[in-house]
Amino acid sequence: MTSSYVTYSEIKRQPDTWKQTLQSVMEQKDMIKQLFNEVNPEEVIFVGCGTSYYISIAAALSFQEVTGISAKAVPASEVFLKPDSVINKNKRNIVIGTSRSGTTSEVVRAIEYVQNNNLGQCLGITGYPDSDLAQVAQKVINLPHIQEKSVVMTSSFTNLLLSLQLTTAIVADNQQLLDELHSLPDAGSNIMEKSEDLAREIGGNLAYDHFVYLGLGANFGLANEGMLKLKEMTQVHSEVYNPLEFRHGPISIIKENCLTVILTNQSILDFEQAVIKDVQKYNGAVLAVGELPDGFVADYQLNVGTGFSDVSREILYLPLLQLLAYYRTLKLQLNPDQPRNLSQVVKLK
Ligand code: F1P
Repeated sequence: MTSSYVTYSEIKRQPDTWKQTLQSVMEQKDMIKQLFNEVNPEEVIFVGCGTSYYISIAAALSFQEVTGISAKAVPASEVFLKPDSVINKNKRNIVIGTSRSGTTSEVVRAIEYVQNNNLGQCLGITGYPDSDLAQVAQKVINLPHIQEKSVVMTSSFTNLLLSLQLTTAIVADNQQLLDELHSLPDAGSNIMEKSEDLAREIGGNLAYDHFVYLGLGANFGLANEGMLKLKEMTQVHSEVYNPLEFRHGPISIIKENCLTVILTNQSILDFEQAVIKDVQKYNGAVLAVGELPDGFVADYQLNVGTGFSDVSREILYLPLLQLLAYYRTLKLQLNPDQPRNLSQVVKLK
């Protein structure tokens, strides 16, 4: 299917752009290793705004899991507005600022604050080599091929997250993870059609007018992104929870009009299957995504294939989430390229 919307073409082109990101970041392997060897960080703080904050959540949890170095994600604004609550000045820190545009004021101010107050060494990752972030940060990974015409971030999400996962694998000298990440472009191409078919079916089904996204660990960042895509593009009610936390109250909202999307982890599938059955008990429908075995129970399922760890599988979930929002936009006769109340970049006065 073709479409005149740039948002659609930017979603569909993702596997090809991942090849360019793999090449760009691997070319910077020595700079990355030198930065981490010189600082020998006790903590790595990932900062961003909006979609780039959700990238930071997924990246931070994956980074700590793979490297064993403490890591966390923080909205960029908290770095310069509440620094003592988010940065330990007595630790050796590396701060990684992620921004598609490189001109989001909060991210630039956060990096400037860290560098001006000697709170750590900073690495910027952006799509615009001539942006404020690229000029300010001590070290930079430039990914010009992720520049997008769309207001909402789509392929930039997966490419920025992939670049942070590659950084993680380089820091950890983890060849297995590097190999898995290098197989993502083919895997992404292989699941694009079935992702789109499922997205068209669910996005086009107006019986679902309330969406819940569930993700545990790094997948909580992905679940936030799925929520945000739907909210930004359609303003349909959408919310996010850790799957087991969902039972501690919020599950009270479940009824037949509610579609729950669960982004599973292979390593804890039994726990996530139990949550799905609880949602179904209250007449809620469930879309499960992941490496799902025969006999797995969910109303809708997308199997993204085998051979991946929970970390390397993450970006394969995104085309479905992005296309689900896209097809709901079309069903509501809205324009995905012109989301309400939004601009590509938020600038502070
Ligand atoms: C961050 C961001 C986007 C959001 C909107 C406004 O942009 O919050 O996530 O979708 O486009 O800007 P950036 O810092 O990654 O360029």
